[in-house]
Amino acid sequence: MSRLGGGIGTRGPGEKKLEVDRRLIRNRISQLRNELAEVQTNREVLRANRQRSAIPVIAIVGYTNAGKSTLLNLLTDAGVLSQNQLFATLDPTTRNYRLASGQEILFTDTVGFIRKLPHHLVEAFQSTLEEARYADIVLHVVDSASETADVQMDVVYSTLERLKVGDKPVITALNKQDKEGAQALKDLRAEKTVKISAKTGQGIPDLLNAVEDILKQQKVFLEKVFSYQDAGQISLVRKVGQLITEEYREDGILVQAYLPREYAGRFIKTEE
Ligand SMILES: Nc1nc2c(ncn2[C@@H]2O[C@H](COP(=O)(O)OP(=O)(O)OP(=O)(O)O)[C@@H](O)[C@H]2O)c(=O)[nH]1
Ligand SMILES: [Mg+2]
Repeated sequence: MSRLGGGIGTRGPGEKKLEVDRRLIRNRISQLRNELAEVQTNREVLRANRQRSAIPVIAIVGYTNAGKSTLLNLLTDAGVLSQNQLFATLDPTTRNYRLASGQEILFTDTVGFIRKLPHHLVEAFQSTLEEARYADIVLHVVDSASETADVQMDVVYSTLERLKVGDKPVITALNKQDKEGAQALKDLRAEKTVKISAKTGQGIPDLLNAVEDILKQQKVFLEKVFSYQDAGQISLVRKVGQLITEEYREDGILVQAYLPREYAGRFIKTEE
């Protein structure tokens, strides 16, 4: 807790560490609350744009201080606030990235998870974490040099469950491998686990390969009303994907299907 030393974090006489923590968190809560409304609007706009363009989204989640913002900065030079401070990230910053294959993706930074979140804070946090709900992949960053890394990982998974994002493919990035005492943790819940350092860049190619592999396997959900003139396109949907619904209506043919991403993009574009 050395990072709390000095300034407002200084422990008063007789004040226990926990009390200091509580006080700091309380101060931070009111600050966060004030910023939330604006953040919410920004995100809704972003999300709407993204749905239209069908670019896969990778949400970077993890315990506070795990190195999420540092990683985003390394990947995209985003200039995201990275600090040795609780909840340094509030507004989930989103940045474009082009994979070696040419596939464009979006990385979005999120606020750090924490154990035993005060009850009244849960709601506020869930709204900032909503990005994860719309993500195609969850990138779980772990501070593997932390003595409590395993507990932190559990906290992340239970939070994801609560947010109902437990079904997304997870890539676990065991970060801070450059640090002494970095552990080689096992994460059986993750699709893939890679060892990285957001500071030195170690393991980043492995991480990007993992992203690429998972994207290749993914199918996306398409819901679209085809006009009767475009009905011919539905046979392509049937050929390359799984057609779930084909409903003949007055305004056209409602189609719901799972498609490989490369095809889904094509159909979504024709809508515009
Ligand atoms: N040695 C080392 N330090 C790292 C690494 N990645 C991040 N850090 C440091 O860890 C601290 C926290 O990094 P952040 O990127 O702000 O962490 P965060 O996960 O975004 O934290 P919140 O936004 O608070 O949830 C900073 O001091 C970083 O410099 C790494 O790979 N190695
Ligand atoms: Mg951060």
